[in-house]
Amino acid sequence: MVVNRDDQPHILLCDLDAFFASVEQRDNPRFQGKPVIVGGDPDARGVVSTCSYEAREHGVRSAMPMRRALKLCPEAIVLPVDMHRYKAASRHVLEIYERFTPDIEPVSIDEAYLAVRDGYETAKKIRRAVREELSLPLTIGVSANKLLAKIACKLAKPDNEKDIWPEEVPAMIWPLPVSILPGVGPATGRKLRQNGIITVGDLASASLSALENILGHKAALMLKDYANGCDDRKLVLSHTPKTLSEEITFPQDVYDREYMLVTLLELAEELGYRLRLRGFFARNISLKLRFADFKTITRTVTLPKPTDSDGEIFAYARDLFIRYCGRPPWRLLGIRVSALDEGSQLSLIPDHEKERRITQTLDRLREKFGRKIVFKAKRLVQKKEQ
Ligand code: TTP
Ligand code: MG
Repeated sequence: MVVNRDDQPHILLCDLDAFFASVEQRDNPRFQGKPVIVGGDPDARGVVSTCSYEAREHGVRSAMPMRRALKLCPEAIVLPVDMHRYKAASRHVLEIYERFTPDIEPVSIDEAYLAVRDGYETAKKIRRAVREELSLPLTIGVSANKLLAKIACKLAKPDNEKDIWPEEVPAMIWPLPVSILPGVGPATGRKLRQNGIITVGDLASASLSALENILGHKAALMLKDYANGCDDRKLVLSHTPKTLSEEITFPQDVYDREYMLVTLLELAEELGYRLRLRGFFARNISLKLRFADFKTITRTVTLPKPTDSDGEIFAYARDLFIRYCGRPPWRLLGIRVSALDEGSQLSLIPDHEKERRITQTLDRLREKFGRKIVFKAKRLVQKKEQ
């Protein structure tokens, strides 16, 4: 592992693998290990949005006409785009990133740059969390800048992490074709090749004036820098989270109301912790509940004043549970906090009587079940899924 030099953060480029297709394979186990293509209708001149790596082995690619894709891979399973599910997965992944750093630049539905300490170690932890909580493959490139993080990610795909550091550029990047660099699309690649510039190393050793003649001043400067592994683009940190959530799918259906409440408490504690970590206060609290027949409900309450307290989150979530819990058994329980404010001090004024009642309930539940029962249950689920 490379230790931070000059105390600069490391940059991660996190990019989910075959994103839409991976969500489909995850949710339909019979599609796993098979060529899956997600995209428009072949009879209506649809194009491929993406495809699983199994389909890529047949030459299928994003943006290819679906008809051509099916000629290359007739046995492929073709599915329509279901953006709603992909967006939900994307939001959850972003939330996982937020646990590791506030410095996030989302680039697309499945791609984001993160600035972190200890890039390689953090990359491993993020990949583990995404695999355990979402069962989705993710690749992370790690480096000192955006350019090298992006290239590391491309080279590592799929389902892996890789770091590349500036001193490794001559050995690792120079032998690669120029198309590995961002900004070198088919047209630029062709122009460069026509002038005998095939590899990144050729680009690095070409004179600036020669490159200017081929590409113009601006592109020549940028690509010359890129060829040497230099990139001073900063992260655009426009991102602030809109919601945070925690949920658990039980390994077995649950019949015991009190077990549900102690689980709710631990979810509330985790959310309270995550709110306080980022200095946020939540105005809305939602309860998510799934019943044995898979019916799922979400119920939301708006608080009179925003909170970051575990006890208050628990109290409101518990009230929702008591109102809407219906009949057991339950399969899934979750809490989401939203309408997040930064820096409200209002909730620091305690409501003593309420706090006291909550604490009594909590203590009784803890006595009955012990602490960290949820996280034990979570680990059980994860083991089952692996
Ligand atoms: P990408 O990250 O470019 O592709 P990918 O995640 O499918 O595969 P990988 O990263 O492993 O190479 O795009 C993310 C999603 O965006 C992709 O799953 C589908 C969608 N998309 C389109 O709808 N049309 C396109 O042309 C591209 C490139 C992507
Ligand atoms: Mg991707």
